[in-house]
Amino acid sequence: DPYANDPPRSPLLIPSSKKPFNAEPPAELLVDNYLTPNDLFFVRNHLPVPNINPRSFTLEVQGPKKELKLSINDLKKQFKKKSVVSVVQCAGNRRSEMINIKASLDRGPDGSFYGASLPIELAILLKDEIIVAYEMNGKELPRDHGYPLRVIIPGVVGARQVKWLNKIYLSDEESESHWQRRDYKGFNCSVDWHNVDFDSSVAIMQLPVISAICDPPAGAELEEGAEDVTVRGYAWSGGGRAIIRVDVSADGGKTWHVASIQPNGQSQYKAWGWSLWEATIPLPPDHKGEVELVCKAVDVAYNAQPDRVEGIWNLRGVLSNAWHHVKVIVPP
Ligand code: MTE
Ligand code: MO
Repeated sequence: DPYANDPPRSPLLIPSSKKPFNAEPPAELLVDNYLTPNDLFFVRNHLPVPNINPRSFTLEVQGPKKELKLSINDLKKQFKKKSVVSVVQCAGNRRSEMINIKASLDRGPDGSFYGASLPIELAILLKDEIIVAYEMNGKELPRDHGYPLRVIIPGVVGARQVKWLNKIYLSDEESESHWQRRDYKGFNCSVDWHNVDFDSSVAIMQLPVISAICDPPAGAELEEGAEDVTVRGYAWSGGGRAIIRVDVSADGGKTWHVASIQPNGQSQYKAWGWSLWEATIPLPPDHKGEVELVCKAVDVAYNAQPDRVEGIWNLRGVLSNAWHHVKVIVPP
């Protein structure tokens, strides 16, 4: 079993796959902390977790003129320590809403090692933001999250934030990696496995604006005779675009209330961290024991989320950022 050496994990994580390990925390817990605790941070592995000896480990860096081999100690001694508050979001976040529409979204990878590319223009744009991380929330980087090194690329999709990083190089060619060229791309909703041309689509980098309701969770029972509901969730946009507004509805999206966004100290155009929000809104008086909560966010470029998933469905189940709907029960 190639997964026999995977690390122990919090029992609170809800796995969608165990080998490779894919899991997320219960949504309600996610909004309890601005900085997600390491053991509750979602895990998205495509392969077994490597067992790396930090003493013999080196990071290889190949530039046009120079080549470096750096040990963890070299990195710690030769470079200034820096930290960044940044979201890691999988392009497949909220994928289940797409799976509900059409079945069979996943396919086995070709088994080769994990790799990713960052276009040089984006690397230059983000040169003061990208870090090679050996810690997460002030603690040693957990094995599931890339021990001993991973790259953090603020505002960019999780898939490019390579874990167990051992080589960085300049190249005229995009990485040959399956996950760079044959996955993590968007397509129009009529493209399926019979006619897909992966080369015709650009690899996902910065992500579109998204939000989700985390609390109450779907199917929750509100208090008997409740007249309002407190809704909590997150919102985030790629490329450092801050969230400027979150709208919440308790009647399926007919009427909207503005949520209050918890100040997060992030700048408007380099907002790498997410926004947590909360709204207490009245329930429709004519509800019949069930109400449909909805949220949608707007970023600083006034990008808004699409209302329905139908027009953005794609065969890889990525970029699922339609308005988020959650049905809850209101006992009479
Ligand atoms: N890096 C390696 N080496 N192997 C992987 O499977 N998964 C990627 C990325 N980096 C992956 C990887 C994907 S798709 C995502 S969404 C993020 O790591 C998830 O990071 P996390 O597991 O720390 O939350
Ligand atoms: Mo991902």
